Amino acid sequence: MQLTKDQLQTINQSGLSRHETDFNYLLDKLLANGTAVEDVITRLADFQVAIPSWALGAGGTRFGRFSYHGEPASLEQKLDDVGVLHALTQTAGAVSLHIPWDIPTDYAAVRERADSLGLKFDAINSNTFQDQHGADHSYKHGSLSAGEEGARRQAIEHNLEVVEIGRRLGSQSLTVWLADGTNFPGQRNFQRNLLQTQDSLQQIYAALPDDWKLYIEYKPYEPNFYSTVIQDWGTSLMLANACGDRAFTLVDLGHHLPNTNIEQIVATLMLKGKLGGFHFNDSKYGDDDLTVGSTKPYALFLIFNELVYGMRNNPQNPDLAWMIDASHNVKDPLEDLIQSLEAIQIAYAQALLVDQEELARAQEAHDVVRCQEILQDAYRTDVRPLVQRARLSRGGALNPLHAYRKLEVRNELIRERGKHTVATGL
Ligand SMILES: [Mn+2]
Repeated sequence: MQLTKDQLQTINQSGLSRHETDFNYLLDKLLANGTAVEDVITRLADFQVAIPSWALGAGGTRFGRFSYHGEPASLEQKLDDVGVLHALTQTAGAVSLHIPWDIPTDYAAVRERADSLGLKFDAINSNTFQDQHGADHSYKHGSLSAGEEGARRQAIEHNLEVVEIGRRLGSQSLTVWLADGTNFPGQRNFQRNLLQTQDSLQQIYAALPDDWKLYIEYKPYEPNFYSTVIQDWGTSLMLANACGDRAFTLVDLGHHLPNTNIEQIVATLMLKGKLGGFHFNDSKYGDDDLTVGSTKPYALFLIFNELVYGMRNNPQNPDLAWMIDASHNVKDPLEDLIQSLEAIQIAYAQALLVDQEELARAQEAHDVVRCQEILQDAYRTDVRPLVQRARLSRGGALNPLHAYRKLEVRNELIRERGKHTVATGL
């Protein structure tokens, strides 16, 4: 199923006059504050977030999975779903694949399809957290950190295969998330695990094409509960430094213990030029994989505030790879992703409204109250008309969720695919 700009324009009609009123009201206010409104809208319109191929079907927990009808069953159908999201929101212009779930059979056809939908292939993801059918070695006791040379070699070679697949699709970065760790004290040797992991990552890094980047993701716990080899940003940064200039830390919002100051991590990594990628989601406890901005929208804003500061002040940090990494257990996955994309755009817009110079002056004067006022004034601004304006400028939907329901996209997908399809990797 593909949505056309004409279809969206027709649906947009009924909301345009309301939008104009809202936009002009906000414009008046922002211009009075000296905000460069056109620049904010351009930045919002240019901001593109990758959708991972595994987020297009219903997620699940270790207790069960409740299927959502009309899910994509092939790589091509996954691309089509991202195409729908991109047509509606104009901010999902990339897809992030996962190997072995998404190995193309016809590379040229897959590239062509993505191209026709306006999608790029962003970071590609390897998988050494589960055993594949017929594999020679098991990852039960580790992959890149494994003590058994066979398992470790197999994990390294898998990552190299993933790079080759990504290269053929036009991707330019590899994301490694390791499930390696232990469930019990004494189970394995911490130092040996870390050294083996470092050596494996260095081997993968050495084999990357010159224009590729390596993103090293971290996570404090789960699936292992006593220790995780790459447990935090410091360990990831240390490993990235051990690899080289094109290796970076990847921050996944859900991969922190409750109350971790993620915005400070972002600031530190960008200062060091080592923040490479970013996975959006929200959580209450840990890696809950909830809709972005659904639980802690102010924290998301504060993180974006540091991202915006870093993008303006840290030329040493490369452009970031943005991705949503969420699971949809009780919502239509596409509706959930539309909500996440909207939340990301809103937080970004709010952060763009922060008067950084005034904030710096208030900080210098130790005017703590004013510092808070500056941040919260931006956060409490209803920026939705700006986000809408950015979408309209690219031919997207004024209100993506409304258009999605009005066009009965899910029913159409069920008609096309049937009720009981299941996406690979889900
Ligand atoms: Mn992630």
